[in-house]
Amino acid sequence: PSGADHPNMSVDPSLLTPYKNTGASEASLRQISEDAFYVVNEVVMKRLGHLPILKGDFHLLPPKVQRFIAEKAELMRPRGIFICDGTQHEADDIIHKLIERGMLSKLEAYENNYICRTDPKDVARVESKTWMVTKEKHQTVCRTAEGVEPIMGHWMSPESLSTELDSRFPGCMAGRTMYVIPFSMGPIGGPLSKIGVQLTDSNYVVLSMRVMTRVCNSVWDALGDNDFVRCIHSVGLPRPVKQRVINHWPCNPERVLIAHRPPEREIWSFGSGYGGNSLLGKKCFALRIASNIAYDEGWMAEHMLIMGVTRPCGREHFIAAAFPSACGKTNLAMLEPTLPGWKVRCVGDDIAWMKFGEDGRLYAINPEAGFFGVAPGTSNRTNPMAVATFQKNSIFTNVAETTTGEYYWEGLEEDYKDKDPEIINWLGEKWKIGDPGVAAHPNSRFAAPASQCPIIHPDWESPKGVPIEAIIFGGRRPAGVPLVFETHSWEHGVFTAACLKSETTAAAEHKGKNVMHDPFAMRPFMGYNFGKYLQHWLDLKTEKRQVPKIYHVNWFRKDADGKFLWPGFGDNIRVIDWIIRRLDGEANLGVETAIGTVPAPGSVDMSGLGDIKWDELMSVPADYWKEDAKEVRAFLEAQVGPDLPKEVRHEMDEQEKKINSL
Ligand code: SAT
Ligand code: MN
Repeated sequence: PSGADHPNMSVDPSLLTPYKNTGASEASLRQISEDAFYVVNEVVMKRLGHLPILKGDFHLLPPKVQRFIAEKAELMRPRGIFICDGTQHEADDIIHKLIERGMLSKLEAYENNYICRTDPKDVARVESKTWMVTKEKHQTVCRTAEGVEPIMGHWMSPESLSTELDSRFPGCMAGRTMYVIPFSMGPIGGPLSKIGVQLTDSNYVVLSMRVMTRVCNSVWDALGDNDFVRCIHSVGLPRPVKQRVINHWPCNPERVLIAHRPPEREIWSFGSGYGGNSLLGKKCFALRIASNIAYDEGWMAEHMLIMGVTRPCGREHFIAAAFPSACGKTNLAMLEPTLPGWKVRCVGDDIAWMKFGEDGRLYAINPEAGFFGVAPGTSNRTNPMAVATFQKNSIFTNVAETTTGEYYWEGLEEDYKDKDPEIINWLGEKWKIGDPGVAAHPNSRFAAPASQCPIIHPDWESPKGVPIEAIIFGGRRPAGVPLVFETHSWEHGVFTAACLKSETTAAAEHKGKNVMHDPFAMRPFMGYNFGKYLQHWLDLKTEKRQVPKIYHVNWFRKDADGKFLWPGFGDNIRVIDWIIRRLDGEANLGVETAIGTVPAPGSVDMSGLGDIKWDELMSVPADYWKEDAKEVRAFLEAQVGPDLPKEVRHEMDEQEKKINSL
């Protein structure tokens, strides 16, 4: 038969690589390509053997996807293959099955809301078991000082990876279904969007990926000649299971491994079903792998929310903001302004893919389709828009529930005060408000469709993105760091972002509270050598481009009694207002300091706020910053060393001089 007649006639272009530049004619290349198509398909079919296809039409998939599935099925030996189409009908079937099995239960107080508890050993991202695999170590990590462990990037050699994979993946899906999830990060077919295919044996992952990414059949059409990111995930517990499965949540905490192969655009995840470890579109793809693609293609993949802010005069500005996990990105993205006449609309709450357009402006898309937000602390007081978003079609993980079918977590005490509800905590035990311990795990999450957010921006799915005018960096800084400052230049902004620090949170496995470096809020998500990443940022500025202004904020400064100096939440609009008036060129708003421009007294609208200790909130204490300058220099020398771009080193030198003359 002629391959040209076949509906799927298209071979993985890599198959033709050996024939390129051999002088072969177009016609013979086409013939080779057709032959290869049939040979490959025969191999594929042999590999699949008699494996049942439980859903979908394998033969209609693009050949390169068939090959990927067949190879991995041969390796992991599932009992069957289920090709997802992302429909509601499909989700309903899976939900039904999971409820029967006891893994999921319905929260009766809402429409289509479900709750699930993990094995308590599987509750957060595990950075210590997350790796980037490159041939050369310094593709992944910087040339750190003698004896210094790199904290940005975690390198593994391809040889070690082979050993690690070989000891985990063969037969790991025995007795389980292998789901094939086609998904798009960003609007399907958009110029900034990318496609992934995730294989997984977790149906919780199937349900969550449906919320967090765009899963549907048209992804196959959009794939065409494009490459796709290969995502391979297993909970790592083949059947028959030898250990007790806790909460019907299969996982294998002792054997967790999350490995990325950037050149191959491939992700391997084993042993965990939790969030960032298993929803591979999120941190693994949209940050770690995407930052590599972005480096190659000249754009940026960042851990940032995107918001549209409209001034009372009607003019709208788009802002991106980077904060470490669990520092309030979701809250800022959905801020309800306490200043009259202002409007905030959300484009994204966690990840931004940004590329300069022909017009020299920086355009951003939110590659995700849902919010995976921290539940505790989210309430009608702190984030009414998030609360409205997760009233239906949402999945709650490791929160508590009331016996009347409502969710519950720390921060909802007020709402439930008069009800004195009976609560089942995240461990499945009876619990009452006031009891010792917590009801919900501090890193418990909601996964909700972004489209349900009442203030989702009308352009949130615009394929070309929204134009960013300011980038904000921030963290939890209890001492020394003013509420807001503007950096002097793109280069100074890059230096400031490289120095980003924050108190640790429950989103990762770190214990206790201490201030840790988290450059660009990307430390756990850095996809390649951080020095190269800094250089990439610097190089993005060209004469023809309007680079955004860069700001630093700190909502979390405390007074001597340990009380927050700033109310935060909806009142953060007052800081955004100051930033936007700076962008618009309003005069007399700033005071120069050694670290940047802080608000001049009276330049931030404090109307109706009551007693705010302005001086304590805005001060740049000399002692603190002298210490900090030393610490930052030591950090960058040790961690980035010779990979530190000279422009950043220059900014460090200049700032240190200014600080030392305070
Ligand atoms: O668990 S996730 O990595 O998806 C969430 C986060 O840490 O930001
Ligand atoms: Mn995040």
